[in-house]
Amino acid sequence: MAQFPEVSKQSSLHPKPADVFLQYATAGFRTNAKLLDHVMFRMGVLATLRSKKTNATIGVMVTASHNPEEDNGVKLIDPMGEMLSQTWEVFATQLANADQDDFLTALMDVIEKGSVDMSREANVFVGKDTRSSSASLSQAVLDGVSALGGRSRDYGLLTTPQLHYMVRCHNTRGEYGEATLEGYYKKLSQAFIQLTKNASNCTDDQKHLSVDAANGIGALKLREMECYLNKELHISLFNDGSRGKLNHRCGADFVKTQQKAPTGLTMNPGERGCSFDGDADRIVYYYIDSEGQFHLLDGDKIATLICTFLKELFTQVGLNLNVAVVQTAYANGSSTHYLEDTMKVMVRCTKTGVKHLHHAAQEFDVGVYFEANGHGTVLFSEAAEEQIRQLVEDATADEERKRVALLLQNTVNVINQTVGDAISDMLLIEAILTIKGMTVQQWDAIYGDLPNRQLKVKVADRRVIDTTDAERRVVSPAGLQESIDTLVRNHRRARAFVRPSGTEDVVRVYAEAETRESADALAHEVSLAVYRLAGGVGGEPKPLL
Ligand code: G16
Repeated sequence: MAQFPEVSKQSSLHPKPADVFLQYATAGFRTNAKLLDHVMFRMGVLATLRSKKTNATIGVMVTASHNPEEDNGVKLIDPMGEMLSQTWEVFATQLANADQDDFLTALMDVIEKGSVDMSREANVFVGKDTRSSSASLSQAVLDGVSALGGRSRDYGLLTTPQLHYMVRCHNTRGEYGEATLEGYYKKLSQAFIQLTKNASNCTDDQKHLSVDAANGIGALKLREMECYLNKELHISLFNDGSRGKLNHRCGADFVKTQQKAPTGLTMNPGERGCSFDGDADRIVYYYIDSEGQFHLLDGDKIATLICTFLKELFTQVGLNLNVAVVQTAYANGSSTHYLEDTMKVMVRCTKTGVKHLHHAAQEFDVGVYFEANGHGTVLFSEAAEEQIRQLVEDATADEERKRVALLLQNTVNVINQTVGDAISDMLLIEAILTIKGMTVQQWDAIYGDLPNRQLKVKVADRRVIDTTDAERRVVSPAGLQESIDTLVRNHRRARAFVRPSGTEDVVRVYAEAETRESADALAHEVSLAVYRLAGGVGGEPKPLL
């Protein structure tokens, strides 16, 4: 087609292999890096269209986050730093899968369906993680942007949430912060220092935290940030990428799913540790007790801590704000009960994927959203932020009110409201523990988790599994939900569900029950049901030892 000669030329340098079908899923496209060159080029093109459509800068992040090193992936970031609109996810899948000869036709179709004004300018920010494939794949994105005449800024190595932050800062003309790494480090660290400066009796021991950076980008960025923290937090960094393999036996996903400490980390009993994932958008905490037992504090525990802290501050200054917690089906039943019954907080459940939680959280004055895997943040409505601002500026307020108002304002500032951010979440959690003078054990004791287990089952085509009710029930294949219901009835305080993963080629199984043995047995039984009724491959799942 005559309209886009440069796209045509460049596209032929990033050809689509035959027989590859990929879906824009939970977190964009994810698969083996060798299959992604054409997808990256095409997402550069799509980001340029999206920028023209929204008249704003769009982000493109090259990462496969928690997946193994040989995978890679890409996700687009909308103007306010949020995930790509779901209408455009459909366009992404359409462009990524168009046959090589049909690519320009698909492009024209997206321009028409998306009502894109092609006379507008376009601007795209690009970031990448530390995978060896990320350099050439992010170049393919840049090629896609320039082929359609867009301008781009290549930020190089960034954590995913840092790129989300840059996009929002740029599109709000600096109102949210400065769109540079230095701006990000300064905003977060100054808020952290302000939050913790008046905490009484904070010893060096309490300021110490061990961080497992999953051998990923989080290690580089945490090192860069340390000098801004004025020694107010003493970080021992493990799995910094100098030796180990990305996400291999370490990182937030490993720790959460295996329920054990990452390799390569040494910690004394009682000390706090935390793990980031491969692109530093998730965080989980843990400690080992004096008997050597590992205790995990996951996204549910983090949400509860943050929610408790905020509600206390709101009560102290008399702010009447509508606070809610957003979770997914993976949330431990104990956390939901504690939030609803003891804290009297509204809890919403959405499908897996930060994009779903984020949208649900936007409906409240203050929406605390966390997936159990440690992916989450807090959103404040404009009205809530305005009320906090007014409190800070209230000249008639007494000292105590002023102090709490400032705590609230710095809490807002330490949070990256664009998306879950391991660095920002870590600073918030550390600040809360310091302010409340709370140990990790005291935090853990707020409520007790029900024993739970997550497993993966390989099937020929995971799309045969269809779910409903925020992924808590299966609609197809026929008979699977009935089997799960029967199995669950055989265990006390039990719950189980299955869903196709959007980032790996597996079906995920979750089970919780009153005892460890029961949770493990139920997870295995449900895995067998999936294997038998949903086309399992590679041998029946074995019982857990
Ligand atoms: C991504 C998403 C998360 C999701 C996770 C697992 O995390 O951003 O919201 O929980 O994948 O998704 P699934 O179970 O569909 O594979 P990350 O950290 O890998 O980007």
